Amino acid sequence: MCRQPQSEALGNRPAESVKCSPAQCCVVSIRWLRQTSHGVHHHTYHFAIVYVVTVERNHFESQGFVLRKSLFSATEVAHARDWLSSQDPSKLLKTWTESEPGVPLAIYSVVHEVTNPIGQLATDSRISMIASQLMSEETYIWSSKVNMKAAWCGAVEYYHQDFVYWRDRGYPSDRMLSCMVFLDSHSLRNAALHVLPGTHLSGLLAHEPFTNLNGLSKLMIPPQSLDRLYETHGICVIEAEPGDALFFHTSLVHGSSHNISPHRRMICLVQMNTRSNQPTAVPTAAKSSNIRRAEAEVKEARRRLQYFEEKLRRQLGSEEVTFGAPIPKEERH
Ligand SMILES: O=C(O)CCC(=O)C(=O)O
Repeated sequence: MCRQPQSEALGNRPAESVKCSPAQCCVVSIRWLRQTSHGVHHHTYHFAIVYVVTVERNHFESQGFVLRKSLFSATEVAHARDWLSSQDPSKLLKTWTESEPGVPLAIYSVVHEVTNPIGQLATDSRISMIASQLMSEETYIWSSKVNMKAAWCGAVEYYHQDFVYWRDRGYPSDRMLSCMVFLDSHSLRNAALHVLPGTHLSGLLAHEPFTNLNGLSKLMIPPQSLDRLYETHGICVIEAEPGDALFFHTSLVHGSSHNISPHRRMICLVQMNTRSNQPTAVPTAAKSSNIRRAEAEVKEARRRLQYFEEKLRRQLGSEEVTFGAPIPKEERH
């Protein structure tokens, strides 16, 4: 579901749906015979070749994203999703910052390096085939994760361009993209991804630092800039079914809200770089970016600690109720 830029929506034009191209795919089967001392064995190997059609490439180039329906079958996705749902979250958690209130495992990170069903999905060649065709160049995965967006309390992702993080790690250009594989039904009701079409052509926009729920230093595009971007670009809510895959440019502005619905909204995000876009000054760039972020986190943690210690001290040292506004007169001496 897309909302047109405000200037175009003035004539009460209805919101348009995202147009999706039919999947372009063929399955190739190779059959061979192997003779051993036990006899002749037949082997068949099936693999899918996926093609990007012109309408998809044009949509990606002009809008910054394209939704490929049914890249994976419902069965393939169910296999990965059910495997993950059956795991002990504490075994997959790498640090407590990957959990959230009410959600023991909110992010399952670096999944392209594991051999379980989620890792197999993330590294499936159909993703890189499409990514490489969209970028007209070989791509490779350099990062990946599953965002759980749990039912009732999955957390917000403020609007940002992914490239704001990658640039700081030394990637010279934004010739990068992500593939979001939908593991659950995905719509407005369970905190769908929102994108501002065409913003990938805006260059790197100014972001503001903020501290997230877990005290991590993050970056967001401030509301005043979003107002302006919305006027020009409008907004699209991505609606998808399990097995669909959204390919989006690293400079596309995107975000999603808290999921307070009863429906989980799990996605697997595969982040890819083009082969020619090799990061420079690694690990210096990544290290200094880490230091900047960690310094901001420590500074904010100290500020909060100071505030809370003072709050505690005031209450311990007073006969009066000192916080928890409103303090009704019955609670005052
Ligand atoms: O899951 C989402 O809605 C957004 C994911 C995202 O932007 C991120 O993890 O960087």
